[in-house]
Amino acid sequence: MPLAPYTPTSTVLLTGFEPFGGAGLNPSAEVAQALHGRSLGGEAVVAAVVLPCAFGDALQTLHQALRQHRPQLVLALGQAEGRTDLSIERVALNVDDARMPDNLGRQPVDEPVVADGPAAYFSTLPIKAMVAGLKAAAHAASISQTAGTFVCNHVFYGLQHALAGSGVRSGFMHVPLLPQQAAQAPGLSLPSMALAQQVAGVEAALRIALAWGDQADLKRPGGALN
Ligand code: PCA
Repeated sequence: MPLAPYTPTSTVLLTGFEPFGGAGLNPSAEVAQALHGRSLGGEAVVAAVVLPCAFGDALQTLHQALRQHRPQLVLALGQAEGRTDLSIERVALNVDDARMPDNLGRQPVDEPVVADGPAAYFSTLPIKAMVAGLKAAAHAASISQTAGTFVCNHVFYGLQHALAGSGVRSGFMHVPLLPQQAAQAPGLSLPSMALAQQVAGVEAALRIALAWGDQADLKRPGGALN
């Protein structure tokens, strides 16, 4: 259900997810809430919204937030176990294929996020400029070529679909586990990043994207061999 056209406000919408898979924490919600109300320079202020980790319901909450805030920029965040850095996602796929049930027990397999929607949407954030700017400021960041097929990709696709043609830049970033989460599985040596570092990195990413305006993205390598 595309929401365009609308006149954006100065709000920057930042979403995170509630914990899932039996975890007590989700860094994406912690980061979003830590940045709620943060001024990003000029008139831009962050509004944080925590989404349920559930197919369908997450998009309903997101759509409500888009209608309420009419943001000028949107970044959705999610937790990605195993990731070592701030991973800016390149592409959202029109498929739900859940390896485990979501928080409401739903487990769609090979279903479209949006019936008759395009196969994929690219992020409309300046993803290369964001990675370059983050690295220049000593934040660990990279482009990720897949956001998976669980609720994060579902929200990413629904976000891009809702804002298609609006001129409002939007996209998705996966963040690593927090150190206390990684410590709960000592045998697995899972990578993690401290909350303060995640918060600083996400704030920097938002500032870079805002400052970039509607210029074309940088063209520099950020791909993967496989
Ligand atoms: N990560 C999951 C869903 C919610 C979250 O934070 C994912 O990557 O799909």
